[in-house]
Amino acid sequence: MSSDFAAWRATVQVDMEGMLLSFLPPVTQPPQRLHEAMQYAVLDGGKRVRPLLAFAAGELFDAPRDAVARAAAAVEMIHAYSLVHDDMPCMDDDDLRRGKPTVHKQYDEATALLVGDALQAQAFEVLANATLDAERRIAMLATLARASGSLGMCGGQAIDLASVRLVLSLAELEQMHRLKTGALLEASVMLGAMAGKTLTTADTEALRAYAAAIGLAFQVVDDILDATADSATLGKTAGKDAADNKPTYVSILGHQESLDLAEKLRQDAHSALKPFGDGAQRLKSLADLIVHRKT
Ligand code: GRG
Repeated sequence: MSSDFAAWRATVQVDMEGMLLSFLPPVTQPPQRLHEAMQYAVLDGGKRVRPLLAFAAGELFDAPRDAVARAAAAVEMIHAYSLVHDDMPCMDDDDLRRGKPTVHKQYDEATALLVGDALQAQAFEVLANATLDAERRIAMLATLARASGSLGMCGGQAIDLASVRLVLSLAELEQMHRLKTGALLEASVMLGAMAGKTLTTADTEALRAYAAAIGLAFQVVDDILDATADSATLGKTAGKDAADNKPTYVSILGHQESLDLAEKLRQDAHSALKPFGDGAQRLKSLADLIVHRKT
């Protein structure tokens, strides 16, 4: 990882914390407990991979910083809401997230449900208020809605919940993850880019190919880490997939083949960016980060 990329990443992560805080309702405003729990769910945690993708794609297409910040915050809020709901007893039933008690443990189940609902609404409000022309904003809102809904993340989660104890083929596993994790990662890239210069069909295709590769790579690595890292390192309960009898890349392909697949997907992501030349270096480094991460 180059020092330039490391410095850029650290800056985006710090800036993102301030921007997320500014886009969330203050804890002094009623209902205070809900607003406090929303901040608990979003702030001070997470790798901020989705905002980093939005900022890197935004830079490639000369997008104004305010608009990219709103796009990045919106995807991070949707992501945070999905984690809060995913951790609830009716879904994955987890006690630990981002190294802290999950929202339903720290507060209560009804609050966790409302935190997710409110963060989803907040995400769309934040994006709707970007200083971009109306046509562009509508296209971005539609992109985020599609990625979040039943044909995106929620649909993937439904397939995931239905697949416990089932034997999935590799193609079925891939389809589940393309929706559950890949759709929002793709939206992060696309929203950052859409906030800038008008995209050609070739731009869109190249960005989608990049996003498809990193989306799958993200999940393959997630499965490897779940099987190999400890809970303290991950900040969430490790070994949960096997304990829950969930099909994973490691359970289907084995450890080494999963590592090889992640590396192949990293190379696919780099290849997809060839048309953009040197301007895509940050997106390339993010593909490397996603594959080489330890948490
Ligand atoms: C409840 C509608 C609904 C959807 C849930 C994304 C998701 C769908 C559930 C999360 C469960 C999970 C562990 C999925 C594996 C991949 C993933 C999204 C991991 C968490 O994302 P990171 O690693 O988390 O980017 P941080 O905390 O770094 O932001």
